[in-house]
Amino acid sequence: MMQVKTINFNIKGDDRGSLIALEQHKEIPFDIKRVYYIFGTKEGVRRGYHAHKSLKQVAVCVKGSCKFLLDDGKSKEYVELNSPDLGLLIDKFVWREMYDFSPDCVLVVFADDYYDEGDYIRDYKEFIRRVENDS
Ligand code: T46
Repeated sequence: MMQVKTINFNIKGDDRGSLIALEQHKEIPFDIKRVYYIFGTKEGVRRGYHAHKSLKQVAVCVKGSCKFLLDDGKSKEYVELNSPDLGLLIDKFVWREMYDFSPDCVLVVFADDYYDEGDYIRDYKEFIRRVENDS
């Protein structure tokens, strides 16, 4: 079974409301080189359908909710992100699909490297071949 790695962030709450701070090598366990966010996702849309050769990321649903299918080539796990204090660590060589986005979903992703299309494996059969050859 693959281990889904989630991170619970500390909420600095007071009578004014809540605040979460994320720092590299603290809450986010790597150098943060890039941050991007996915929002305004249309109903019924499924995104992702790829793995990364080396990129490591932490995804946080700061508003609304969405679900992840994670597949390491041997088993699949399903995770719902529905709280700004919950991070999902997505390692390299994990196939991911995101779905069931709520209309208000804002999914923020912290990445340990710059955008590089060459780091993507977008073909599932190739992904399985790479996993089998590396194990
Ligand atoms: C991932 C999941 C969780 C850029 O130009 N720069 C960027 O940093 C990113 C992330 C994307 N793009 C461009 C590439 C495409 O033309 O934005 C467009 C949409 O990207 P993509 O189809 O890869 O989006 P998703 O939602 O399928 O996947 C994204 C990330 O790309 C991916 O690394 O792990 O979110």
